Amino acid sequence: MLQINNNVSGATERLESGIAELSEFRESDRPGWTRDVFSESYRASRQWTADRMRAAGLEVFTDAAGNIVGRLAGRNPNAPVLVTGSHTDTVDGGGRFDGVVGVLGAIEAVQQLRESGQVLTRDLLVVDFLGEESNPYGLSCLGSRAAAGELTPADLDRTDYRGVTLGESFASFGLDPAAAMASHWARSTPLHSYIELHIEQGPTLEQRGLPLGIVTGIAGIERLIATFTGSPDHAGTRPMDDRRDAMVAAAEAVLAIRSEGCGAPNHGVATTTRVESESRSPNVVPSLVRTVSEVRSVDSEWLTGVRGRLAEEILTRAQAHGVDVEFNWSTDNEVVSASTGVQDIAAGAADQLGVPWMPIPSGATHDAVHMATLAPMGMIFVPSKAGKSHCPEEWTDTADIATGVGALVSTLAALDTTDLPPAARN
Ligand code: HGY
Ligand code: MN
Ligand code: MN
Repeated sequence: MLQINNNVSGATERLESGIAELSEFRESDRPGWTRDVFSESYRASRQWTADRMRAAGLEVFTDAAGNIVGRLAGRNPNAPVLVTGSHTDTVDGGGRFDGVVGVLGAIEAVQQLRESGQVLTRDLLVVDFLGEESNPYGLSCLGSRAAAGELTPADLDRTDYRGVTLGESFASFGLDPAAAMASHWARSTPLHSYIELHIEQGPTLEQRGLPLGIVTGIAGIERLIATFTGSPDHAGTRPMDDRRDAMVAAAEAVLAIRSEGCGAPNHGVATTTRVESESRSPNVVPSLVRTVSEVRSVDSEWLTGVRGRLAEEILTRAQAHGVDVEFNWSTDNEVVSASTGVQDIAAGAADQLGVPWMPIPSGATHDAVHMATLAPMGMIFVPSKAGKSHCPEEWTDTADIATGVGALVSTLAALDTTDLPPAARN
């Protein structure tokens, strides 16, 4: 077992300077840290990330889907490779640690492996995946989805609020959409395993006083765009019992979606994140309203039933107001279990380091969902202060990140010498 000193002196400085420097790349006119996919700040940050990988001794290339890949050569170039990484794009008004901890932590892990002087048997790939965050196209994990061969022509035809297709956005970023769609990694590089370091983005680890979480599974996500059509009327003269008010039907749908999430028997959440009315005047009864919602769970049986339950509830309430509803459902990702083999190896590494941990489900989705189709997948979580994430208050102490990096290094070293059964889904 490769022994790494987790109190590597340079780690704290490298991690803190990396987070600070990467945080400089953000949209100046947006709150918090906003570096959304295809934006200029994100484009500029990609060069910084590639340079950071090179400085750690990685051989860097960008694949056709815009994923930045750093390679650390192993002794046996023919052995299936190890992969670790995450993303550096953010949500609108996000924080500095979501995804970034996994990319900079992976680069730091390479630094520590090289400083230890020992060479892995397998090549190690460190990846900054393109566009992990959910976006106006309703499709998260663009780069890892492409790597898994799951980016489809229909995906590229999706349009955003401006009517721009995803394919056009790829092209505006200097990427050939057809080549991105064809960049399935399984065809070129046999993978041994994938392990991702990430902040928990919830309160559990901090509440339990634990420095590490080993992920058991990642929630599936169902997305809904619902369009409510009523009829416009003078807001001052139309009697209350004779209206077809689209906004009222949308409001009742928002509450129905919330109660669906609150009623999940095991694990489930449901959120409406946007309500848009076409009415521009304050004195017209709204006739056209669109809502954007998502429902998540690691309980695939409950999640499968969500569409039917919500469609019935929302339609019944809307019809009571004489309002029509159109449902546009999409599955962002299915529920995915982490590899038990990788979980056991990560747990063994943490135990070996004397670091306490707990098994934990992930309510957040990750590139690991798509990498799980290519190789046995695992994730290591580090605590989020007050469980806050996707906001400027997002914070993880450097000491916790360093502990996560130590566990990542030890897990990679153990994976390097372990044969694993192939991924459940290829
Ligand atoms: O939406 C998510 O769960 C992730 O942060 N993209
Ligand atoms: Mn993330
Ligand atoms: Mn996120």
